[in-house]
Amino acid sequence: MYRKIPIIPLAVIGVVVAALTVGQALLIDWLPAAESAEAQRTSDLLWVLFWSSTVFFVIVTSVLIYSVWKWRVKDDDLSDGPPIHGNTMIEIVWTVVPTIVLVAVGVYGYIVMDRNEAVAADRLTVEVYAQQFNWTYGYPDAGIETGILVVPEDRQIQLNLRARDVIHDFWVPEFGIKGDAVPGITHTLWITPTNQGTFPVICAELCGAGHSVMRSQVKVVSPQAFAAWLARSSAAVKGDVADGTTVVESIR
Ligand SMILES: [Cu+2]
Repeated sequence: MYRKIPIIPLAVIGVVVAALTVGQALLIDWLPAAESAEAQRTSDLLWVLFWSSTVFFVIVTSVLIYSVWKWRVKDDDLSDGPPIHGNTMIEIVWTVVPTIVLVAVGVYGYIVMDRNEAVAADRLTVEVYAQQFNWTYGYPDAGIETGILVVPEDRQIQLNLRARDVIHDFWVPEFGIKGDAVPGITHTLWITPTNQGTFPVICAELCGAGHSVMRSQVKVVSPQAFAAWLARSSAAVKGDVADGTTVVESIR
């Protein structure tokens, strides 16, 4: 009753669909470079999800395109199609395989989330204050506030996000993580920068007329440079008017 599987036409369609799908995945630069351990884990997960989805997308779409082309009825054919009972084996396969795949990616996703939110004992805590339309960063131990976020590489940073007026959203694309700053609530993000450099801090929540210019920078520096900067800034303010930004801008 079941005809042989039309391997050749399905393979031709499959190659075309796969080329289009893989082409748009590889030719477009979808993600910024991962500059934190969390971003690396998240993008690895994303690409595992993408490539496993691609396999099933190509199979399903190829069969669909072939079926539409092969069994299309004539325009004036209004008769019922032949009664088909089904195929128990196929139904078992397309239930069991997706179940296994979904459980596997679910477990992988849980592991990534769990590791990204594991709090390190030696983490550095920085207070992040969002307000229309700028960012301020507080280092409670050093007693300074700055307009640029300075952090050491290879050490976990705990960012306590707060808003002084309306809802904002702290986002560094290269760090792969963002979080809302909500009035009256403190949200926490953990980020472990893996490379030195300067990256943009962007407000990702429409917060008023100046939202599009609500930007600042994060500078990731060596642990030695960070310690020196912190000591210098702390000495400069000495409990007086915080002018850490000037000192921050002098950091290489
Ligand atoms: Cu905003």
